[in-house]
Amino acid sequence: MSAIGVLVMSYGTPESLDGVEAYYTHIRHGHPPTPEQLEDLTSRYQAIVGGVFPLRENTNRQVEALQRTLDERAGAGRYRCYQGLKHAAPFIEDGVAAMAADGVKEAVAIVLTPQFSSMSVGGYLKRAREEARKHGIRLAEVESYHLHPELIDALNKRVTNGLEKLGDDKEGALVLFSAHSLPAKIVEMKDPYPEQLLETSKAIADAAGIGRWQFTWQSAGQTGTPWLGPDILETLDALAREGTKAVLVAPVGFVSDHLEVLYDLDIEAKKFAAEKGIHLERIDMLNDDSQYMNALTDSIAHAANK
Ligand code: FEC
Repeated sequence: MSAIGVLVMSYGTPESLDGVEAYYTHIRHGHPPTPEQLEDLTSRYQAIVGGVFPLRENTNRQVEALQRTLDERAGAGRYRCYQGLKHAAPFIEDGVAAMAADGVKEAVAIVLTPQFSSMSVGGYLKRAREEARKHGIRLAEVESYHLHPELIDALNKRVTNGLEKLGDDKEGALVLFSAHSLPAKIVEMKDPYPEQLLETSKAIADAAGIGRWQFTWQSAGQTGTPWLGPDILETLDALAREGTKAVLVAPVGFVSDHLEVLYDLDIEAKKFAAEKGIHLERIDMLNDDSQYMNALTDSIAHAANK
């Protein structure tokens, strides 16, 4: 029996600074950025510590760890992982083509972000589905796993440990759950994204016994149309005015160390918070955490057996 293919999809990041323009053009649906936009994005990549493009290495490690977990739990040879990225090579279509070249007939598609939105996960799955159809591959889809008990427990531990980073400021601290904003029109479309994010946040807060928490958006695009708010900087401003002195940010829509965490939170939000007199720390990201891998493995097995 041939292996069940697992298409593991993630956002993607450039290979090098030379690749930022092509990457940004892909995100902008083929419209090249202006020189100012390109300079702005390039300078954010240059500012982050821990490697210029950590997402690539993190996604590689996640896919390797997932393969190991699938082998351990289902037996070697039962599943075979393929990577497919949204905005960089290997693209989603490349991952599906690689499965087809290996003779895969049945596959499961999963995205490395826990909550579903028609504009995020829905977009990944649509591309995977269309390509799989061309190759005659039967594709099962994982839409979300935002309440999987192992995911919640892994995040609960990170919140509990994260509060320790605040030291003496821990007392009275507020936990601020966050996720990537999307255009506000998704609310009229009855998209489940905001609700799933609140459900994840509440489940973690309950598990960690957190009384003071809020949810906020981050990393909104500049498109001239409204995006979901409030943005984290507005939220921090309001919290400072109410007298909050310490905040632990928990970006629950992201699973890796990457630009939107290492720049938008660790540099931009942290500096803004300090100016307002707030001590801000962030939880560690999941990356290739074993409980996260278990949550993915369960979701994949469930979809494959449907
Ligand atoms: O580290 C890296 O190199 C990549 C970090 C990265 C992640 C990520 C995840 C999400 N995005 C989502 C939605 C949008 C929408 C637009 C958009 C634009 C950008 C730009 C960069 C970027 N995103 Fe991203 N996103 C990451 C990086 N994102 C860079 C372009 C410049 C900028 O705005 O900063 C607007 C596109 C448009 O105009 O049409 C919408 C969502 C996620 C979380 C789910 C997922 O991982 O897929 C939602 C990581």
